[in-house]
Amino acid sequence: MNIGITCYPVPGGSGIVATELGQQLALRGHLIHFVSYALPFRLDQYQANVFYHGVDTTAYPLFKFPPYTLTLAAKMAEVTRNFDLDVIHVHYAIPHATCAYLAKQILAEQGIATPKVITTLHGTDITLVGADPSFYDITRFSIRCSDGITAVSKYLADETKEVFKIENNIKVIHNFYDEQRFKPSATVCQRSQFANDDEFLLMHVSNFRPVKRTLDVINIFEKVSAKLPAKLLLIGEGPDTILARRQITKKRLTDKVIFLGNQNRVEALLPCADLFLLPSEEESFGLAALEALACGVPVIGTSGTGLVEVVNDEENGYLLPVGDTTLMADKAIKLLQDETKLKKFKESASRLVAEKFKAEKIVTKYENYYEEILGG
Ligand code: GMT
Repeated sequence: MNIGITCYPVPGGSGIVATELGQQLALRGHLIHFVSYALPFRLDQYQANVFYHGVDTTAYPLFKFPPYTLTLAAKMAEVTRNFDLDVIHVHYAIPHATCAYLAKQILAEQGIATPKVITTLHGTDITLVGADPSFYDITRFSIRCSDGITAVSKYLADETKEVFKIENNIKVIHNFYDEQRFKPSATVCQRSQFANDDEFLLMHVSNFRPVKRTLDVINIFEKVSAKLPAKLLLIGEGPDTILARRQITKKRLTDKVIFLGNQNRVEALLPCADLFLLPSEEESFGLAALEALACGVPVIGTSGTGLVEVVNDEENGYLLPVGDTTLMADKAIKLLQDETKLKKFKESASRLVAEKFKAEKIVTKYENYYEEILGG
């Protein structure tokens, strides 16, 4: 198939899923055309069957806001015309689903065969941004006009139906990981760079948006490190990075916390960790948690979110109420102190996710879904 993929090229779950899906599909012989304003994060090496089409925005004195949405729609139409796309697969509804709809209208008006538009909903496009009154109608319209809709968890599919009152079928296709890269192996990372042998290493990876509750990560770590020798490795950056740094200084934790900023190859760092913290307010799935588990690292996350589809509570992690950092720290301390239990949790971490979320299995689901939508 000739497949167009549009995503946000910056670090974030939706862009990572889109990029890795494209790479996996290219390995299967499909021709993949990424259309975005920059080369997607993690698309850092040349790969056969993968092409990139950059979208420009034109500055003009009348434009207070550069109309990226329009140039993206025009580029989607152009790439479809030039490369005969069968499918345009957009990741994150806003504004990508709207642009794909517009691209189809342009092509139809030109008498050119239109591609099928598949929209994958990732999370905050539904739970935060899309539900905002200023975006609600256009988001609902664009989702409903897609030829196919997927959501990264049942939690998100249910949320979409409830928030947007739509009856369209939403196919649940979970996030996935590449088992060649994400695996538990103490040898891939140099743990001694971050912690001594007698210290526990806790880790958090995110784009430091308020929804990730990074300050909770620091509160949990403060309680853990008061009881046990421990270090905290923070990976990623975003709006709450400054707040997090301030909090760390205020709590006098500076020599116990290491900030690495954005990292392309988290699989080289995750296996060093003893515990992964993801105390998010909202999490439609939790790709960061999946990648940690795949590397054999138990997760402390939040209940009532899509993490329930990823973490097996009491088997490879704990899911606890949002904001209850005392309970989270308590569970973390007890787990880290119990060597047998920690070993068992680490073993179940990779074993349980391998049954459900390996790339091979999930990418086939997307392939089958494309065929179903094309056939229908
Ligand atoms: O919120 C983020 O951290 C990024 C966001 C995105 O859309 O880029 O991630 C969402 O998509 C991921 C991939 O499908 C999911 O695993 C994350 O759970 C989801 N984030 C939230 O729902 C907050």
